[in-house]
Amino acid sequence: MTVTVLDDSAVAAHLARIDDEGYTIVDDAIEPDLVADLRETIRRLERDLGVQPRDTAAEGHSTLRMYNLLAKDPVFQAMPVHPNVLPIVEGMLDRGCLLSGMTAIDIGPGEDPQPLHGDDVVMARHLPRPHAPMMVTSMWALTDFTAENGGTLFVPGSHRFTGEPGSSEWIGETATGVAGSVEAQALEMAAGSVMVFHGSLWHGGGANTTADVWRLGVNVQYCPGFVRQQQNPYLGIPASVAATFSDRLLELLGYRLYKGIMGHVDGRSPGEVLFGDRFAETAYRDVEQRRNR
Ligand SMILES: O=C(O)CCC(=O)C(=O)O
Repeated sequence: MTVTVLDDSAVAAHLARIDDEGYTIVDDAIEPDLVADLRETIRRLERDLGVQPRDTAAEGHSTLRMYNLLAKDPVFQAMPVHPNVLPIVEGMLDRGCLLSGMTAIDIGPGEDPQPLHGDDVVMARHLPRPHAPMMVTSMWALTDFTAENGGTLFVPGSHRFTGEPGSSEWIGETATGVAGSVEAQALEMAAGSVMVFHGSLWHGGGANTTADVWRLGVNVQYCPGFVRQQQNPYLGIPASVAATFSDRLLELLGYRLYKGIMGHVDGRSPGEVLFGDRFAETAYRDVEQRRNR
């Protein structure tokens, strides 16, 4: 298998598709060895940590979920900075974007469909739809995704809709997979492919109607640098572990200031507080220059 190389024109084509339809799929985005490592690590952690379904409508009754992956194994460090995904995210947000969270989602046989939702729905009261993405989700397939095993259900173009699915923000029209007059469709993609989508796109995990096939994906989610991250990395990842991360990964976690202002600790970047000169940055210096970046 040949792994995709994302050049500028490919990034532009993916961005145009997201603008139009709310999503894109990067086929063969991830090196097969990395896919296998990630899959084996997640399945090992599920066993070692005794992960059980969390039993909520949003998280599922036959689904194993793990959060805070960067604290659990070094293999996950390759995901947020992957060169076949991150440039698309940066094109939608900017280089100051943050990693909002990473979640392994292993959908088991018998799982019901997750209620359709937009990932940036928490902004609904403050930000009338449609709006710029307040989250960008990349869904990595670590096993093949099919309509039968829980391939994500999504409604193309719904990032432009003025409402959320259903009458309440979290109750979607999941029974038939139909949202208004627009059909929801199941995401079918091979292991190693990645779907990148706008945070307002209506979507949800699909039903797993198979007898014995688990569907494993990882949501790697990003938000603008001025938005609160969904998973808190400052408390979730011990400083001794974060110290081993690359500069770019630490930037994505928020150890630098956004536009030279947001996130400072007594006038210094969180990175400088924890790691000293490596992240020396003083709030409000060069603000004009950074604001235009
Ligand atoms: O597992 C999936 O396919 C989607 C999961 C999802 O949308 C979520 O948990 O918010």
